[in-house]
Amino acid sequence: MRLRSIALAVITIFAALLAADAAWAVTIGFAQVGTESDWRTAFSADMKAEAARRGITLLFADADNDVERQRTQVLGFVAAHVDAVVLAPVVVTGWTETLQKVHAAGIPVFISDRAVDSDPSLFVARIAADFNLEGRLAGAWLAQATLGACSIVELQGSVGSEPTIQRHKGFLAVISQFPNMRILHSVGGDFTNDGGRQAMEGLIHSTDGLKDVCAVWSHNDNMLLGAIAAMHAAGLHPGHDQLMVSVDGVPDIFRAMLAGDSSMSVELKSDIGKYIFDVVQGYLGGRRDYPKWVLIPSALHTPADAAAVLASRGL
Ligand code: GYE
Repeated sequence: MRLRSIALAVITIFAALLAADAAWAVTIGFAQVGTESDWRTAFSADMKAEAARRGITLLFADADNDVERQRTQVLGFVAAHVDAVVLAPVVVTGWTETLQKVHAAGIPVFISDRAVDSDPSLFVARIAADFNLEGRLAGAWLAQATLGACSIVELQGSVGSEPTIQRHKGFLAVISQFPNMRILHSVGGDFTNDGGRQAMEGLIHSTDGLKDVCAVWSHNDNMLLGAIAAMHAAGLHPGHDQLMVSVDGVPDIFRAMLAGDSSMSVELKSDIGKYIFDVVQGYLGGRRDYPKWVLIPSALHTPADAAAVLASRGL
């Protein structure tokens, strides 16, 4: 019996050393979109903190929203002989040749946050939320809040990015079921505060002070926060005369809810480093049963729970 327990102890220690060694020795290249929004900043901080917690050497590359630069950065990870690449792609298209080169170098690729339209055989898995569902949730909330009658202006995110494409599609799929709901105007704001502010300044001008506009639907919180600033500057009353709907659930949108300026936000989790690195390290450790899409859940928030959310996060 004694021999058996000694053998068990040795095996346990050996396995722990192997696991520690695998975590300690891992170098991962992370190709990030940029710094365009509070959500992106939080996601980057979470990835760096989680990597440090796990003893992962993280090579971090910021593409500053430039897909050409991002493709070069990914190939730079190949030259650095990383153990894995995590890619949050600026846009959906134009990734096949780059991913084929990474694949040819025998380096596994994991798509995070956004999406690519390349063959799924070129990456192990995508760890991301369902942006189309986020659009549907926003559309359904607005339909319920307006009893299916609302003329809407839309602030669109970065052109060609998966969240812009899918949030628009999901929102439209729901409101098109209501004859008295329509998008009057769609304007790009590139997911930034300034972009949302400038887009709203133009809309205020072209709609004679948002006359007949019942709601503002924004593909992320930062553009809506910029739009709120523009509406205040024009003497308008966001959250009162227009319902204000967006996605991300960043701290400042909950503060805007408490100020009466924002009506609803679909939260996109930013602390997803643990999910991403679980998949990467599991794969490097031999697991091969991951689904192509590891889905991150989205939750809907309104002023009713804004204070509780901020308090629960020590904000
Ligand atoms: O909603 C926005 C960021 O890729 C889903 O990108 C993400 C989006 C997010 O700029 O704040």
